[in-house]
Amino acid sequence: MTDAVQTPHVGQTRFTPRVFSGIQPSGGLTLGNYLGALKRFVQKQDEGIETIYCLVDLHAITTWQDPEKLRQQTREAAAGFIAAGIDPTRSILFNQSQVSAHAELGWVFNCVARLGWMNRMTQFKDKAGKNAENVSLGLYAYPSLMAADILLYHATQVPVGEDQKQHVELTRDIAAKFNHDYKVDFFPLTEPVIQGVATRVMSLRDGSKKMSKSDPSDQSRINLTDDADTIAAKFRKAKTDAGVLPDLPEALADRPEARNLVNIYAALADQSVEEVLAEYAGRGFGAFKPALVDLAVAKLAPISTEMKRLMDDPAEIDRILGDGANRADAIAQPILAKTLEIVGMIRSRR
Ligand code: AQP
Repeated sequence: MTDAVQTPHVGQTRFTPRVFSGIQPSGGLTLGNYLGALKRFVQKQDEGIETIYCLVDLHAITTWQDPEKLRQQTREAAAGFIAAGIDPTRSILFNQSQVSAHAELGWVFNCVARLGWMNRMTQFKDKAGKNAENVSLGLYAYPSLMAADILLYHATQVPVGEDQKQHVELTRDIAAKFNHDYKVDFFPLTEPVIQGVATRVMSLRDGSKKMSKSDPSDQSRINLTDDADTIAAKFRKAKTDAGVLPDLPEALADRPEARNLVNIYAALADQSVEEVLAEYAGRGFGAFKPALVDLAVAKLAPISTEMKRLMDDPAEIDRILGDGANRADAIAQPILAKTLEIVGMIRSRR
């Protein structure tokens, strides 16, 4: 779908390629997180670029989280990253709250971002819904903390799903305004990396809604912890239509549920939509769904098995996150210190 990613530069400054991205431990990881984000994270790591991946627990508490469950979900998400192919010795893997510089730079960016920019964020409108007066201030400020997460590392690329594109654009606006207001070339204009055929995986119950870990219906999503029987049952029950699969991708345009299942198949098989349709055109879901189930189980069951194995040793997961946090902090602190100096804060502690 995208994007020749180039090294962004501002003025004369050239920034070393560096990847940052994160996922909220606000529930279990879904197939949407896997295809839209995690698979790309692994690809970037394997390209040999410096990669920093974060379980953004400060973002998770923008909506209520039970403390014990949050700890459990954070460990489970870390296990999911590792099981999906993130190697914590090659990538930095940590949870956000262990590096306090995220919150500190987030505050500075709250003072750079404009209310009008925040008011345009569609994710806030979707999540707040009719309840906007009663959601947390943190949910509203979420995008400026996300900008801090990225810019704290001078990250040049952020692999994300389609739904996060607007937030990465806001990150660029914040970087540009900071650089302009303080007459510096300090923050890069980070590029979103939105690649693959499943950058927006939809709910299995409603093809107009994004697959989401916080959807009240567990049937709407595949969780990375689902076993083979559960994956099979969910795909069998997934909403579809009575038509057969067409020859051309364009013919799926007004068949959102059918398009979603074809996209999922293509992404899991590392094929194009055209290749999938070349094999299944003229066949209905009675034939396609069992093939999708076999493929999904073959790709996802090993991840789920490995996650369970890793979860048997929570102390080791905590050790990996602590080690990652130390390495992240070593990059973040000098960038935060320089930011505060640029802004005019006295830095006299020894
Ligand atoms: N359905 C999806 N299709 C493709 N990519 C997706 N992502 C999330 N859902 C899909 C990508 O996963 C990364 C992490 O997202 P997040 O968990 O930090 O926040 P989110 O986008 O709000 O994801 P959820 O599952 O919908 O979480 P909740 O329910 O807690 O709000 C991002 O790169 C995102 O694009």
